[in-house]
Amino acid sequence: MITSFAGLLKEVKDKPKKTIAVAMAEEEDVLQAVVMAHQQGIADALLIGNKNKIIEVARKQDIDISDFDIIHAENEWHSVSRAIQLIRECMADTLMKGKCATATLLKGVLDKEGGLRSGKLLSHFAVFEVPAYHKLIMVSDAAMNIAPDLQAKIAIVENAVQYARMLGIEKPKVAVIAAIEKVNPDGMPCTLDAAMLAQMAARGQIKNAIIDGPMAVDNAVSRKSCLVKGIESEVGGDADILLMPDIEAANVFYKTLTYLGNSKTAGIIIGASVPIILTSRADSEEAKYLSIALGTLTSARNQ
Ligand code: COD
Repeated sequence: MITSFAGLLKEVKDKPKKTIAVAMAEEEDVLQAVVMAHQQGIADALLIGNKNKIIEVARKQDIDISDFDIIHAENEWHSVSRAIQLIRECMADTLMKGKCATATLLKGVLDKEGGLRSGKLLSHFAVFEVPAYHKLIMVSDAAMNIAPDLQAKIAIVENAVQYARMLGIEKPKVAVIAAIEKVNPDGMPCTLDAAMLAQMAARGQIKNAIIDGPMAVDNAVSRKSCLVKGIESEVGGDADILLMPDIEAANVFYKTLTYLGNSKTAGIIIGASVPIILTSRADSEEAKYLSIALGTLTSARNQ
């Protein structure tokens, strides 16, 4: 079971190297992260984008990209569609967002004819190493599904459980997060969804996971908080996955951990035919590198 990013990096380095198709690769941090992944034996990369700009960015920052093929694309949309095409042709194992807008990348991925749909719901999966917590903690969905209904939450949980299992957590503990630990049908409908998800897991309708909820974040990550509130739960204080009620809560939590919680993070979109390495432009080079490691480790062609 992987309990830290050091463990994740060790695991991925022991696997065969993967190839990343970088859409619109003309961005400094992305190039740095890809070079680091290459030097560490994790991944090779195909750099898709404006060839002159890619070379110019690398030259200005003294980044050695001589080991990578550059595939010229005229504009943002061509970069995205060419990168996706390379994956469809099995020339690359994962897709990575470069300088292109998230919306453009997702539009390409969701394209019915030429995209990377698998028939499942796509969702964002973030992994955090938080100094105050005893293991990695996973959060969904901070970047794709805006206001998931119960059906979408089931799919988001199933996606997250599948990927947590790829990190060696056989039966992940999922806390369905709300503001309180009691069901409030009138004012807080997400507490109803949480109770239903917990019951669905208890009855085997959602498999391979122990789910409890509603839970406030403190119940999910602190045993003491459960004791104080009289909550008896296998998940309480030991959650692997936090399912957030919506994108607002998830994104606020994500940014708070990153900027104020001294956490390391990696993020990918899951549910497509390959994992998609998707970090925001402001994320650190380290976050991009760790996201590459997560994306390549969980790439299906690695299994
Ligand atoms: N999984 C699978 N298919 C999907 C998904 C999904 N999560 N979302 C949409 N689709 C399919 C639909 O079934 C449909 O066939 C097609 O894609 C278009 O659906 P729309 O019209 O609902 O989708 P869009 O293009 O309006 O929006 C999809 C986005 C992912 C762009 C949208 O949900 C979005 O903007 N999400 C938030 C992204 C964001 O702002 N993140 C910021 C935090 S970093």
